[in-house]
Amino acid sequence: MRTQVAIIGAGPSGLLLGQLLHKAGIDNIILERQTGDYVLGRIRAGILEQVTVDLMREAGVAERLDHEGIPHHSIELVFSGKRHPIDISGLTGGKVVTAYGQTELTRDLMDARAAAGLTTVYEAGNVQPLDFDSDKPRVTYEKDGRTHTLECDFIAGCDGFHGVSRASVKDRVTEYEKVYPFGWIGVLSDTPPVSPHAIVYGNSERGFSLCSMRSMSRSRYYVQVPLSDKVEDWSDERFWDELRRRLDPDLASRIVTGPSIEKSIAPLRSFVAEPLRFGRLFLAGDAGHIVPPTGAKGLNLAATDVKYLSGALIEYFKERSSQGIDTYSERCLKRIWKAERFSWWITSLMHRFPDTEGFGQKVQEAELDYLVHSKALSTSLAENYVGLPL
Ligand code: RFL
Ligand code: PHB
Repeated sequence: MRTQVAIIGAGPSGLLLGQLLHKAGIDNIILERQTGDYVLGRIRAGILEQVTVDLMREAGVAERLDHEGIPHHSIELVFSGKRHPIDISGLTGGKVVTAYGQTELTRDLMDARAAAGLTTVYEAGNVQPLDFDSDKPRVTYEKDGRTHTLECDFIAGCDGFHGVSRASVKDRVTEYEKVYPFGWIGVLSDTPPVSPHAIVYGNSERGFSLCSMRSMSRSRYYVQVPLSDKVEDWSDERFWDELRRRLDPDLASRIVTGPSIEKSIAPLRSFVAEPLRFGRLFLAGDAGHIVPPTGAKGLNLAATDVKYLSGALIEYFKERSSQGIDTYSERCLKRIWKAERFSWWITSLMHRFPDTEGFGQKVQEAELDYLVHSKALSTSLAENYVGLPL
């Protein structure tokens, strides 16, 4: 088999890249380790920046997003038992973020890919990117008991944090990493969101909490938990109790509870690999970087990588210019580090750190108070939350 761009991974990065390349007439094949249902079953991001929405439009797959996505003009911070709205739109000249689940975005991209008759090989085993330092790269994989070879011009490593792409250049990568001493347990439930107009971030002496949503009838909530906790430790009842105890009394009394339809624990990590290009192999999305979810940046950063990468590949095939691919890594990393900084900052501000003593705690309280009373710092939060300009 031969294609112009071999894409490893059918998460949002790989699917969006495939769609943008297809629209530009560039042929691509995606190799995915899991089944399509498995990919759709992973409940992750929920908040899209305008850049991501625009990219979905550019890819011609935003019809449902434009109908069902819910714009948010503000977020709320809860601390010391009180709510503090931050007028994200007012502070950014009218910008918004959009609530639309990663699952829905993935489904839209999968449907468009199927409708266009493009090839995605699901359950591809032992995928190996090879010869990407030459001008004849290839990817081998196993399927139905046979080894297959996919020849190509470029390989896009869109295979997430645990993928094979970054692993295959391990000795050429510098890794920057920070692991946080806690995780989040998340619950999805078919109940109306407690705050349909804002995403609520809470910092209480019991730890972080987050109230988000997927639609007017589907909510997504998280609470900070020790890394040693297991999902089995958290009955629905315990989760709802704990969430209420971390919010202000008014919000707590308005939470509509119901059975969880998904419940999972995710560790929090900051990670960047440098560079993101190795000859004819590129890393994009979580394959190259991870942010803790507090700033809602992971999927959005993946979308920006894909914007730069698709642009670079289109330029190469249409204009025979290598300018875009030569500057890909540098351009992405500039934006990635700004999002890393923001995600680290808001994570540090909103969580309880087990090893933080009196002084650190008092400084955190002072910063929260400063934030909600300072237009300068609120504006900084707002402009990062809606996404920095490309
Ligand atoms: P993915 O989604 O991990 O997809 C990678 C795909 O590659 C496949 N794969 C392989 N395929 C072939 N061969 C191999 N050897 C392979 N190894 C892996 C995998 O099966 C998978 O299908 O990476 P991608 O596409 O880069 O997308 C990144 C996003 O998924 C991620 O950044 C976001 O979910 C992060 N995130 C959030 N981002 C936001 O922008 N806004 C949010 O509100 C937000 N909330 C979140 C989040 C992530 C969370 N968790 C669980 C980490 C909330 C949470 C709780
Ligand atoms: C979500 O809706 O899952 C969500 C929202 C905001 C975040 C992280 C996750 O910061």
